[in-house]
Amino acid sequence: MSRKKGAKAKSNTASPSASTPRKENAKSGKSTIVSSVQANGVVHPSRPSLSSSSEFYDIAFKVMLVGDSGVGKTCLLVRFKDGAFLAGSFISTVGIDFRNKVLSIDGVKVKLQIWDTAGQERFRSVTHAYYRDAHALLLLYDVTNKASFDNIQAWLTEIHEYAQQDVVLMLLGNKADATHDRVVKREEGEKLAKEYGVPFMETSARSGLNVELAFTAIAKELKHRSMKVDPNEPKFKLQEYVNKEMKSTGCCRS
Ligand SMILES: Nc1nc2c(ncn2[C@@H]2O[C@H](COP(=O)(O)OP(=O)(O)O)[C@@H](O)[C@H]2O)c(=O)[nH]1
Ligand SMILES: [Mg+2]
Repeated sequence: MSRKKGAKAKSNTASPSASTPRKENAKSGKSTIVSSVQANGVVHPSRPSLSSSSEFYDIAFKVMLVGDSGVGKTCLLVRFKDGAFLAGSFISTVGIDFRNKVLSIDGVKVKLQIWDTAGQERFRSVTHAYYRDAHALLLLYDVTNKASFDNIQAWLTEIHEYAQQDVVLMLLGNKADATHDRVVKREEGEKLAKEYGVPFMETSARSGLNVELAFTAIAKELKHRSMKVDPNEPKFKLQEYVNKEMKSTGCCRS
């Protein structure tokens, strides 16, 4: 895995932790940009920090993309980061490591460091440290590939075993643009997600459908969790937000 040398890339472990400050820094709270780190690893800079993409941010989180090989994880990330769709198969053989993107959520700059799996998912042998470090996981299947949908339960078992208990999780049925090849109905995705109590939506890295929304919803949830909010303020509800903002594939939803 190639490793970016970002301003705060201090970890030398195999896990993706380029934006998490070392504990000793976190404790001293003075010497560096970082003033405090919560137990869940959220970075709270004392002043805005400069990410490796040269954008200031207030808080940072790690988001991981998981799911079978070929479901469109790399394409989803590229679509979100660069607004482009990479067709063809060359991209599926090599994963990219991670990309940073800073979103402005209710006036707070939230940096998402989004990690892609680099082929390990082929054998569902994603390093366990990968899960452990994640603040959020986007679990993808491909609506044109039944096996990728059937494997979701196995992925969820892995996640429940290895991810942090309070990890933000969302199920995405990708390739929603591929109407003719679709074999998994939206309702089936909804049903499975409901069974496991996981927010769900369909996306398309090709058309861009709901891609921005998926990451924004995650960022909002993470931001709400990490900030001390007024107890009188209504709790942020991820699925409700998604339902309100979601765009359907068109044919069947009013
Ligand atoms: N029609 C369609 N094809 C997609 C979409 N996302 C990815 N693909 C294609 O699916 C294949 C696998 O995508 P990739 O991102 O490499 O999957 P990964 O193995 O999960 O990273 C590539 O040929 C992509 O062009 C999508 O939203 N719609
Ligand atoms: Mg990939």
